[in-house]
Amino acid sequence: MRTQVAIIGSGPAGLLLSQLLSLQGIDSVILERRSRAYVEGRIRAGVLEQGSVDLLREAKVDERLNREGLVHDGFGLCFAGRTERIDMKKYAKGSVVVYGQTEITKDMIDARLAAGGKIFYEAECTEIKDFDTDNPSVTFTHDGRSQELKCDYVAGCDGYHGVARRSAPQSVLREFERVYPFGWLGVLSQTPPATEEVTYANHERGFALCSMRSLTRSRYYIQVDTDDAVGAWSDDAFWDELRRRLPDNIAEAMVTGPSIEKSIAPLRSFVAEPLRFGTLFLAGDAAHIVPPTGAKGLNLAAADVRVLSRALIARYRDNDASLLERYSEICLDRIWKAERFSWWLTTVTHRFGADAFGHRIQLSELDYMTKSEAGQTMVAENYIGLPFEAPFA
Ligand code: RFL
Ligand code: PHB
Repeated sequence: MRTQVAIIGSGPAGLLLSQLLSLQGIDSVILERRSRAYVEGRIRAGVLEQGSVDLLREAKVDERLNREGLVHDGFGLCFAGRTERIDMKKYAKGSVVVYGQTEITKDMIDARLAAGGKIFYEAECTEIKDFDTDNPSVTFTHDGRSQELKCDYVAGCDGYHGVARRSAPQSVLREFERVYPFGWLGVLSQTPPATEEVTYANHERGFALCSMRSLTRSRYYIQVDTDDAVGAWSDDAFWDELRRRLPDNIAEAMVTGPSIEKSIAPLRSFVAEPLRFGTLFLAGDAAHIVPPTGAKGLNLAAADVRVLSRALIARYRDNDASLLERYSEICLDRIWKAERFSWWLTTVTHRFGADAFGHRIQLSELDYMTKSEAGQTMVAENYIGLPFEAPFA
């Protein structure tokens, strides 16, 4: 089998790349280790930057997003028993759109398959060969037998645990990591959201977050210990703990109900450098992880794909490989800024042990950041997503 771009992984990065390339007549094949139902069922991110929305529009997968996405011009920060609002419209002239990653994934899979796109599910890539040449290939197992996909380029969109980053030469690859001593316990429930906007809470008992998927479906998170078992958290225990960590007016307004989904995710910051190894490119979680505070994970994956798709299009249309050569450098600049913001928001909102001094510093920083014009501008412009440099704007 042969294609122009072999894409490993049918998460948001792989699907969006395939869709954007296909609109320019560039052929790709997606290889996905899991089943379609599994990929479509994963509950993950929910907040889209305007730049990600624009890219989904360019990819012509925005029809349902336009109808069902909730546009938010601000978000809440609770601390010391009160709630402050970051006005994104005022301080950064922008907004975000609340629309679940699950829905984006479904929309993109539908669009790819409707256009005759090739996605192999339950096709696990085991090896990437010859990516130091112009004739790389990917070995994968499908229907119980080993097969080979030859191509011009390989896009490693296979997430943090994928094969692409592991294939990179260890002499060149550098990895930067911070593991946080806590995780997030998330609950999805068919209840109206407690807050109109996404609201992050710093509390002495630990961090809490009120989010939503629609006007009738809520998504909440609380900070828990890394070794907590999800089974040890009954719905009632979750709702009780969440209420304790929120200001009274929000806790009292909250409508609770049975959880539809409940899971614990560890928190980590991670960046791999570089993102290009000959004809192999890393994009999305394969290259970097952010803690979910600030909702940058999915948006960073879309940002990589914005750059990679344009670079591949320039290569095929104009025989210009200069953007492909600069892919790593262009992406890493923005990646590190999103890493910084996610790390910062995590640092000022979570509980790090019984550190009373640290907690006072957090409250002081949150008070400053929500009162000062400069502080509010920093928070707002990072939350809506930093601008892209030409020619990617
Ligand atoms: P994905 O979505 O992980 O997709 C990678 C795909 O590659 C497949 N794969 C392979 N396929 C073939 N062969 C192999 N050898 C393969 N190895 C892996 C996997 O099955 C998978 O389908 O990466 P992508 O496309 O880069 O997208 C990134 C986003 O999904 C991610 O940044 C966010 O979802 C991160 N994230 C969250 N971000 C937020 O902004 N807010 C959140 O609330 C939030 N919650 C989460 C999250 C990530 C989680 N993970 C990865 C554990 C919750 C969780 C549980
Ligand atoms: C979510 O709705 O899942 C969500 C919202 C904001 C975040 C992280 C997750 O920062």
